[in-house]
Amino acid sequence: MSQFKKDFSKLTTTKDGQLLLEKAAHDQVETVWERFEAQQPHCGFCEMGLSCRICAMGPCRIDPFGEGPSRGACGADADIIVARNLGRMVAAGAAAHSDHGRDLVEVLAKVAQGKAPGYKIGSPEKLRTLAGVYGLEIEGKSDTELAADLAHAMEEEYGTRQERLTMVNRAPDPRLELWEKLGVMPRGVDRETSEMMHRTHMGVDNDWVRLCLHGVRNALSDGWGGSLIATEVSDILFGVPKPTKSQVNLGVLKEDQVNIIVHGHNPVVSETITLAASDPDLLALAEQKGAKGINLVGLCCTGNELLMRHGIPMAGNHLMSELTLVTGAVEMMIVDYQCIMPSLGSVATCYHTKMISTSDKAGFPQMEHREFHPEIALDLARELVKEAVENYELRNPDKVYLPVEPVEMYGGFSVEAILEALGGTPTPLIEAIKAGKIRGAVGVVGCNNPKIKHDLGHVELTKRLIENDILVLDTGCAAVANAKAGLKLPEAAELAGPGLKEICQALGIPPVLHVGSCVDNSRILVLAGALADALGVDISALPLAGAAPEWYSEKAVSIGVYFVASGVYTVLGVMPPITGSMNVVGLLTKGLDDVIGATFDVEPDPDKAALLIRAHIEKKRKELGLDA
Ligand code: SF4
Ligand code: MSK
Repeated sequence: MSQFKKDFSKLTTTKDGQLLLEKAAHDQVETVWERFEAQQPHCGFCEMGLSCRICAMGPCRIDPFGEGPSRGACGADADIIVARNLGRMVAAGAAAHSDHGRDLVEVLAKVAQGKAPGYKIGSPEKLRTLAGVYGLEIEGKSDTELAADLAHAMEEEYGTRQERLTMVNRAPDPRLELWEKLGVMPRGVDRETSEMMHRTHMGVDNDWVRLCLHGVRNALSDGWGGSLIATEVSDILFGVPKPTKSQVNLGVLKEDQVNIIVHGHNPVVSETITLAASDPDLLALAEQKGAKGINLVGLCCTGNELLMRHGIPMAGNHLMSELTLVTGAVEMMIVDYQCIMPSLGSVATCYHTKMISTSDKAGFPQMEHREFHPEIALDLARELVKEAVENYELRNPDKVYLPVEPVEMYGGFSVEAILEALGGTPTPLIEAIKAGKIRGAVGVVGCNNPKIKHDLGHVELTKRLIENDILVLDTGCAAVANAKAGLKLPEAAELAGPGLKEICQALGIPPVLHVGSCVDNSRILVLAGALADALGVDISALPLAGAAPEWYSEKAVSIGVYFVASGVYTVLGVMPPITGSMNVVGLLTKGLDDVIGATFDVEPDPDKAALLIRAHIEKKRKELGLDA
């Protein structure tokens, strides 16, 4: 700890991050940055994807310099090992998103059976729209009958009896034809992940190209399958997001209120906590304990879900999760799953914070496990909020440090909300793109990673893009970073180029639109599909791109692959572990263009990444004849 560098401005661009890192050092709390430092230097074999521990004849390593072994004990070479490792990353990411989607479908089914008293159908319109997508009989059915039918049809998407996912039919026809031709049409959400695990077992698929193509199919089963189901069912249950004002950074925690943080990804838990936090009896109890209220705030993507639908303030993104506890002002943190560092329970022991885990599939050291099920969710939420209120008395004011003011922001830009802002159709956006006022659009998505200075990649790239009249849609931790930088206010149009500024000012929207959580990257796919359909072209013909400047998680690998597989050129800020196979690198960065109409690039410098993206967008504009 003592040797850890004290110039925190090298680690994070954010003021709250720097100040709380100072306090963490003072409180002797170890953070992700110190543990990351202690891991240096990283294993070169692992960094290049050249180590394999798939079977017990190994672990094996390939010598990238050609002086040591060129094959594992089974005979697998560098291409096979790298492709297998990458395939398993896609499978894990797709599984995480899709299992999240399944949890929502199960709640929908329980709502239909009347067994989930804390939940209801929040958007009957969306329920009917989705029932239409699945070709269900709608006439004369009640919402609950329709919910039962839809939940059943969606459960079928996970199984293996179909030749293609129903949700996939929302992609433009040329894309569907291409996927069919390439043999990458996703057949079942679980099937593609399961098949990836099978193919990558020793002695199954030893053709690195076919392994990579199955990675494409597996990722598509996430983007146009599990993630899209998660997004759509969340909208059905909790409402379709609309533009909503909110606030962001650690300043959203209140010195004189009971602070409760929800962290993770699944809104099934956090939505009921939201209900309980406004319970009049619990508010009265908070007053009795000397607090001025109950302040619910979010972290990471479960926070994004609440921010999008209810304007609940956002404390921070991935690398801020430990530092939120270091404020000493958190009565309770309630977690569900994904991106929850196992270190959090130990950080909390330095303060009075109660740590609660809620999912049967996600346990953590030094947290109390209180399992949520739809049948008991609301009662449990009330119990937890009550315990948080009671914990307020144990807060030590000497340990509280809330040194920043929150930044204002707008979230809630679902596809429906974007279309509504445009007057009901994508035509005004298309006209602005045709006229060159908006050169194109980019999805800036993904996590934080201590390999990149915290939030620098997201914010600098986004600024370069909007300055050059490129509309940015963002999700996940990228969206939180851009919000903290003040880019999600209509006034941020001043930072945009003249064309984008004019459009944003006319519509009263920011130049950076918050589209939601990680599973809501599927909203970007749906919007891209709608634009392609309106123009009568494939998605790959559009002046669009994706970027994941600070990604860390396997989910981000799946997202990147389904973006590219959907025809969206994507720039990563962190190199994936594939450089041990120049064949795999060549396929992903060049070869895929001929096959699927899009590729990856890797560029950690956000200024250079912006140049790559701008060049791509201008090329696509030229090919479409837009600037003739
Ligand atoms: Fe080694 Fe092959 Fe087993 Fe991998 S699968 S650990 S390369 S023997
Ligand atoms: S929470 S997946 S760190 S975006 Fe979705 Fe953030 Fe990445 Fe988790």
